[in-house]
This record gives sequence, structure tokens and C-alpha cells, in this order.
Amino acid sequence: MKRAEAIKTVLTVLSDELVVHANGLICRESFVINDRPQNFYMIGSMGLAASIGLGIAVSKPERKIVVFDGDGNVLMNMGTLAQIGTLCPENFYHFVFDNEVYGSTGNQPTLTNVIELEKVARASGYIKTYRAINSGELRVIAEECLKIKGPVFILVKVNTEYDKKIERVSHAPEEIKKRFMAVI
Ligand SMILES: Cc1ncc(C[n+]2csc(CCOP(=O)(O)OP(=O)(O)O)c2C)c(N)n1
Ligand SMILES: [Mg+2]
Repeated sequence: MKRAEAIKTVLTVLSDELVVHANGLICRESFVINDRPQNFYMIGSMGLAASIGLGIAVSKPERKIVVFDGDGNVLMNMGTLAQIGTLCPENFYHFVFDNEVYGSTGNQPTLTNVIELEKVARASGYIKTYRAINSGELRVIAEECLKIKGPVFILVKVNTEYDKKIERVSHAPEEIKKRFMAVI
């Protein structure tokens, strides 16, 4: 499945959950599919979406926090998985769209054709991990996992296809922060 299809599938299942996005095309696709004030778009800093999500999950235990991450992003800051497993926030739902490349910068290979990130997450203390390879499966997993206590990790295998003319997030970073803070 395409990453945009995977993002759309998860967004369809969400209601008012907060979603922290990894940088690059993940932000842009989610923005185009459904720009919501509950979305925080990390523009630029690779690897930090899960760290930001963790901070929010710990300080807002009454809210469900979803992270839309990429395989390259997770590999860049893999220590965060151990921190998430150790703090074990039950309101934390980590979706990783794994295309096995740094897609946003030209498809340089990552390592996830070999390394199964959901196994790293499991060994790091996540309560439950899943792997989805098509949108039907992803929908069922997304519906199920949001009902259980986390931290949960969902590895979503996607291909490298995307709309080459996709627009950029039009909000300035300050604006993204302000409207996100207003909803939390
Ligand atoms: C610290 C840092 N290094 C490199 C980049 C450039 N960069 C932006 S997105 C990206 C690829 C992210 O890969 P992945 O998380 O797998 O997401 P994908 O684009 O494949 O969906 C890279 C290398 C950056 N923004 N910050
Ligand atoms: Mg990738």
C-alpha cells in the first residue's frame, strides 16, 4: 500500500486523538488528507516525533497520543523506544510507516529490510506490537489497538510511491505550535 493510503486509513479511525508527525512527506501527506488542529507537524527535526509524543503523553495522561513516524526517523533516535518502554505511557500509540528508505530525501535505503522495528519496540518494553501489510489489516489493527492500554507499536509496511506534486504544510511552525497548544 502507499503511505498516503495508510495514513488515510488510520486517520479515518481517529476522533480527537493528538497526532505528532515525523518530518518530511509524512507531514505533507497527512496535512493534505486531513489538516486538523490536533496535528503537530514536526517540520525539520528528524527522529524527534516520538520524543515529542512521549513528552505530551506523560504530561497529558487523559489524552491519547498517536505518533506518525517513519523508519528512518525511528532509526535515527532509536533510544527513544527504550525511554518509551521504560516510562510505559498507556496513552501512547506509535505508528511507523516503513518504506525501507529515507523516502523524503530520495529513497536512500535504511536498514528495515533486515531489522524488524516492531521487535526492537517489543524488546524495549512496548506492551503490544503489530505489523500491518495492507489497508484492511491496518484498519482492523488501528481500531483494536486504540482500545487497549499502550504503549503500542504498529509497523506499517508501505511502498515508496507518492504524489511528486504534493504541497507543503502551509502553516508556519509558530502557528502549528499555537493551534496545537490551544487544543491540548
Ligand atoms: C537531523 C536530520 N537529518 C536529515 C534530515 C533530512 N531528512 C528529512 S526527512 C528524511 C527522511 C526520513 O525518512 P523516514 O523517516 O523513513 O520517512 P520517509 O520519508 O521515508 O517517509 C531525511 C533524511 C533532517 N531533516 N534532519
Ligand atoms: Mg522511510
